[in-house]
Formats: sequence, structure tokens, C-alpha cells
Amino acid sequence: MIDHTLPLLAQGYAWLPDLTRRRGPGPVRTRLLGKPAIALRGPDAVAFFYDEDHVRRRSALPEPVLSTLFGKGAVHTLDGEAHRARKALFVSLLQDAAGVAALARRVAQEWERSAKEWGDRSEVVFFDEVSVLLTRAVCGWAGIPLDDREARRTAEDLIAMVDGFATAGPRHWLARRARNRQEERIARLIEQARSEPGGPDDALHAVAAHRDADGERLDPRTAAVEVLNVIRPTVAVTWFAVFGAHALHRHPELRARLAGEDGGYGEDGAGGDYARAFAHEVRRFYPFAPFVAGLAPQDVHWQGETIAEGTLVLLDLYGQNHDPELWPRPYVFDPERFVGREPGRDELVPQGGGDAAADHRCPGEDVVLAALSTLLPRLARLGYEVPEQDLRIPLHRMPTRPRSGFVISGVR
Ligand code: MYR
Repeated sequence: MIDHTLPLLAQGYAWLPDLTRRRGPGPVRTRLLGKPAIALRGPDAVAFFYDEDHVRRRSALPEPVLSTLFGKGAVHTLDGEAHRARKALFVSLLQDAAGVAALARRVAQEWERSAKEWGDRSEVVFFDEVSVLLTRAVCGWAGIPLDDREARRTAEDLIAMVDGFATAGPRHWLARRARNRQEERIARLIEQARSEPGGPDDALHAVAAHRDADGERLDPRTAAVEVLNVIRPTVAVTWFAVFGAHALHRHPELRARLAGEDGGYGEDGAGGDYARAFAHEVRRFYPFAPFVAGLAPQDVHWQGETIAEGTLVLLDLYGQNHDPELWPRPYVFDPERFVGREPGRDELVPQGGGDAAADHRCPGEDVVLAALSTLLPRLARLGYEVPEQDLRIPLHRMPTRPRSGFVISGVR
């Protein structure tokens, strides 16, 4: 079987859905990164994939992905007890309702400050502006010092790490340099935090103090990797926020209802119902994470098929979020799907599936929903124009975004 790494890089999000369409129903076998691979989708496949007897992460992620997106030694590369102990750190930081509400309040404050400045400019690129405001919010929340000049530079680095993980072109080299720069800077902050006992109760100090399953603290560079694994994905909410802006532009009829939400995010973690439904639909509809991957640790069996030891197992997130069996009219943007209804655990999987506390599911879904429930109603209430620009969202680019970055003008 021929290797499909190049077709994947060339076709992006369309690669796996195309292959699935051509091969017909059932798991799709292929070769990727020089290994035999099989792609699965659907809620049963999610449960199968997140069982460690079937799929393991150690050695699964290629070096180019680790050196840009996740970082070497990251929680994403651990299995078993080592994973559970490290994951508990992320869960304590990102799934604490009061902590999430505090982060959402910072996002709201940074929005107010930025929106005032946008009014003084003839036009702004919404993608760039949201990345800076989220960087300020999450760094403030996490205890990472940042002056105004550093905020834009740090936002560029955090965005670059995500933007460059799935390309062999110049974006990839930018991403590697951005990661090195930020790991070095944050490793110094970790050492400083450790030298001043009794520091504040924030993410930086929690990572500095964390002890792994072996009872040892993380070396400063790995600690920096994990601090980045808290702040970078939060800044990556930029992609969803811009997709939300795109959805509002394409569906002006939804604006009034979203604008009517208070967009507040209370201590109990409750955002407005419609804002939350809208955020879920943005996460379902638009292309963000294409798939996740791991390796079969032994011969395993899935629906009558043997998956040989060492096979790369892909879980097709984008395909599942557009599967007509699960989502009637999947290519129609319709927040009503989620009004008064929370999706099932393994049904909506933009950030992976399974149990976020025990498995490799992203622990940051509450943060994403809180940030979007804060940003999108405010955007819906903002006055602005959308000048002529290229709003196409190319599927071959991973991760993708509206080509123009979503320019707005005449902000009031
Ligand atoms: C973040 O900053 O962590 C949020 C962005 C996540 C994108 C997720 C992409 C999954 C990549 C899996 C690659 C597997 C290659 C075999």
C-alpha cells in the first residue's frame, strides 16, 4: 500500500473524508509516516480508541509535531500511571469552575480594552487581535508576566506553534523557532518560581510545584512545555472565535439572539444557553483538528478486523463531526442542534473524545466554551463592517482559517 503522508499534506482536511468516501463504509486502511495505518470514526470507535489496551501514545507523535505543537516530554506522549499523574495537573487547572470563570472574566476585560482601541483604527484583522487579547488574558491568569510589546510577540509565537505543525514549509520553521524561544523564556520563569517559595496560586506555580508519578518535579524545560500546553491551546481559541465571526457574517439572522445573551460566565460555569449552543456548533462545523493518532500496542480487534501491533490508529475527528449518521444536514451551520441539549461524551469530538480526566481527551473544553461564550455575544453586539476580502477557508491548509483573517472596519 502506498504511503499517504504527501496526499495528507496536500489535501489537508479533505484527505481522510475523501479516502473514506472512495473506500466505502468501515475502517479505512492506509499508510502514513511509513507505518501501516487505520482510520476509525463514530462513538463506538471513540470508546475503542481511548482504551489504553488498544491505543498508546508513547512514540506515536512524529518529531515535527512534538517540536512545534505539543513539545517534547509533553503529557500527550505519556501512557498509564505517568499519564494519569501528569493529566491530573491539567485537570486541576483547567476543569476547576472557579478558575475557568476567572479566566473568562479576564477574557471579557481584555475584550473591552481591545474593542475600544479597534474603534480608533480604520480596520483590524480580527484573527490577530483576538490572539493578542487571549494571550493577555491567559498569561495574566497563569502568572506569566507580559508587557504590551511582549503580548503581541508572545501571541505570534503561540499562534505560530499551532499554525506550523502540519506543513513542511516556512510556517513549520517559524513554529520551531517560536517554541524554542518560549520554552527558554518559561523555563527561566519556572526556575524563578521555584527559588521563591510561597508564590501565588496560579498555573505557573502549580506546574513548577507538580510532582510526576515517580515523585520527581519536572525539569525546567519539560515544565515549560507543560505551561505552554496550558496557554497555547487557550490562545488557539482564536481559530474558533474567527470561525464564529465567519458564521455570524454568513448568518446575520442569528446575530440578534446571540447578542441578547449576557455572555457572562458565572462561578457555576454557566454561560448563556444560546451562546453555548452556538459555540458547540462552531466547534462541530468548522475544520480545526483533523484527527488524533496513537499506536496499537499489540494485535487488537475492531469490528472483526485485526489491527496489527505497531499500526497507527487514527480517530477521524473532522469526519465524525460531519457524519450524516450523527448530524442531519452536517454541512448546514445550525446552533439549534445544541439548544437545550448537551452533546454525548463521544458524539461531538472537535477536541477528542473519551474522559478528559482519565484519557487523552483535551482537558480544555470548558475553557473553550467559556471563552467563546464570552467573546461571541460581545462580537454580536459590536458595530462593524466586513469589507470586501477573501473569506474562503481552504481545506488543504492545516490548520485553516478564513484567508483574510477576517478583517473588520468601522468598529463602533
Ligand atoms: C493546541 O494548541 O494544542 C490546540 C491545537 C490542536 C490541534 C490538534 C491537532 C492534532 C494533531 C494530531 C497529529 C497526529 C499526527 C500523526
